[in-house]
Amino acid sequence: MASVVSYELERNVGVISIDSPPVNALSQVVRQGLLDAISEAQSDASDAVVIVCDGRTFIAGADITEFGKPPMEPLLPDLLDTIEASSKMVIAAIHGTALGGGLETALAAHYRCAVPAAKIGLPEVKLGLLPGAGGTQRMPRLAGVKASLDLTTSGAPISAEEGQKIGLIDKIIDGDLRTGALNWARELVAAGGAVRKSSEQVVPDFDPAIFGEYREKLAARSRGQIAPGHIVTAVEAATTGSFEDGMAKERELFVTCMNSSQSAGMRHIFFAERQAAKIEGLAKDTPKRAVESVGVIGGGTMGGGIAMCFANAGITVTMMEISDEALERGLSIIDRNYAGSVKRGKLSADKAASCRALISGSTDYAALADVDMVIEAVFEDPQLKKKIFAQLDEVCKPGAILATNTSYQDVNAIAAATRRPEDVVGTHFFSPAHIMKLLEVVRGEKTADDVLATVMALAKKIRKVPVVSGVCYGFIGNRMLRPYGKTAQLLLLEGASPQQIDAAMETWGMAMGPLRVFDLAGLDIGYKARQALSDEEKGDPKGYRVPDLLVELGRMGQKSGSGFYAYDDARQPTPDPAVDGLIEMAAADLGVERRQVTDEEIVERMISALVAEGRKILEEGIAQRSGDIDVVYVYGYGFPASRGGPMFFDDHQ
Ligand code: 3H9
Repeated sequence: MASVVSYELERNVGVISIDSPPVNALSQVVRQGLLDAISEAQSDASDAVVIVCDGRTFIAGADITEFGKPPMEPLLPDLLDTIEASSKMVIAAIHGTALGGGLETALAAHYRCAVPAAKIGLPEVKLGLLPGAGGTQRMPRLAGVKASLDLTTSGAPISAEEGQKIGLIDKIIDGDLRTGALNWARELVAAGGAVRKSSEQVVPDFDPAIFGEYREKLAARSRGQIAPGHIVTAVEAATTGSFEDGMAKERELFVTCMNSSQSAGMRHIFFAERQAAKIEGLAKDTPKRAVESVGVIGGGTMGGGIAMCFANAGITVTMMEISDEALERGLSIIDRNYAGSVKRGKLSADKAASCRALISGSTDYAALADVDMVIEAVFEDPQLKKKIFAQLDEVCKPGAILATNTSYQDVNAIAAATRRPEDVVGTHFFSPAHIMKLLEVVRGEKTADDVLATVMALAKKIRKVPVVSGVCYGFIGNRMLRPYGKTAQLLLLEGASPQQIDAAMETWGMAMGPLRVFDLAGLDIGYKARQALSDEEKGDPKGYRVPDLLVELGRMGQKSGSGFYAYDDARQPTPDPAVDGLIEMAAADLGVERRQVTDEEIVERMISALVAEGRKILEEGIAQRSGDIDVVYVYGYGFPASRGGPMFFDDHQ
């Protein structure tokens, strides 16, 4: 087997090449190979050494599959100390992504060059960790405290150009990276360039108050995660003592994070997300259909968000509405959303304008005759959906993928409204669709393999995390939400207040408590759905009596200014004594005895309700694997990644 790290001398420059697909992660063999190569370079005729990677990327980090197992030598921090101590100049040549331990390797080198498209970052915080191979110590010395805190606490990568601005990248190389890096190495040698250790640089001036400010800001948004605070402490250590003391602090905090259940949960989600993209029984080489243009039916909030997802990925969109006024309204929501993205700095004005230019509108189905895919996003009326699909069957070209964004309905019945059920699939986006990462891909009984494979690949292109679900009422996510919501209603009747339930769940880590979620979604939606059901179908009234009473009082949630809470103009919830009275009345009416309910009981019952339904979903084969359910809840329902998703949490308590 060819070695994953090779070393060769090209005239006076030693070249260390790493070739360890898929992402050149720093597994034990890669670390050993790097150590051997750098050692060899110390005694050969090289004047400088270039580290470069084959394949799609520079080193993408430590090998996450080794985490949680006994450490194997050489350890990464020691290897990087050896690289930095090299008597020959070491130059890192970056393409693709230099992430985590990959960027730390580059920071231990004496110089760094990159192609313009390269990205660099320290994403460890997303795995519940901190950079553990000198990243928190070398980076502040090169880029200053503020930039280091931003990069390490957000985990977001930056471009090579931005890296150059803050002092992490020394040179941008256009054209072939290897050739450019070797030429630059020779230029440095010719100019008398010498070894330049990052660890010996002095941290540029900064305001010491910055650490307190970051701690406060992070505590407010990190939902109980320990890694962000530890990162601030490690970066602070780079400013208070020697490099060695800072490294010792970083190590101590890294080990604490690595051993935490939070990091275990986040690492599980990292792999579960990638696993979810794989469909059992579907060959990897299943052909895919080309999707370069889509139609979106419905210009409401959902349709508009979906249109933006595709346009942002460079796919042309035709948005369909029933009237010019409705179309105008839909397109103006899109305009507002793009303006918002520009204002928040998420998109440049130019990029927003070029994406917006890809979206046009029509009120005539004939405009969909040539599109490669249609996504129906009208309101949840089964008859209307069937009618639309029959119409699509008439106008769309053969081979067009016909997708429904239904949140609940029977995709098989919708497919049966066409003469091509094999082309029909569910694509359940989450609101706001241009922001939320989750996409439930609903596989109908007759959905063709290539349709499924195409939609999974397309999801990645539009930057979604796809999870396959079988057909059932509510699919994976909303089906589990029903017993979860019902449990919240029982807890209210038994004695908990809306604010106690929400606070308990939010303190535990949920992004938003269940009753605030209901208010946000609109209580009238469930109410209307229940009106169509018989008493038997509706089930035990304890599960819905309170929201029904609220709706009958005109309290629909945020949109009407009140629901489980009262809302001010800034949509901030305030507990409302009228709601407490109404709950007490409902409890008396339904014969529920009120008592003190503890926060622990709230969390225990709410999570158990989710898990129990999740188990049924697995048994029925609606979800392929329990990790898929975890991905749905983390990316679609604000479940804390640091708890690994409901199924992982339950399996590891
Ligand atoms: C770290 O570095 C700690 C140090 O500070 C201290 C140590 C002491 N390891 O995402 P993709 C696999 S923490 C092992 O689909 P893309 C992945 O599972 C690390 N495997 O590709 C998948 O496998 P499979 C800090 C890894 O092109 C395959 O590669 N680094 C690793 O969409 C393809 O992945 C990070 O957190 C890894 N580090 O995106 C970076 N990375 O095919 C994590 C990937 O069997 N990685 N795999 O399902 C990424 O963000 C993306 O993978 C990347 C490529 C952007 C690189």
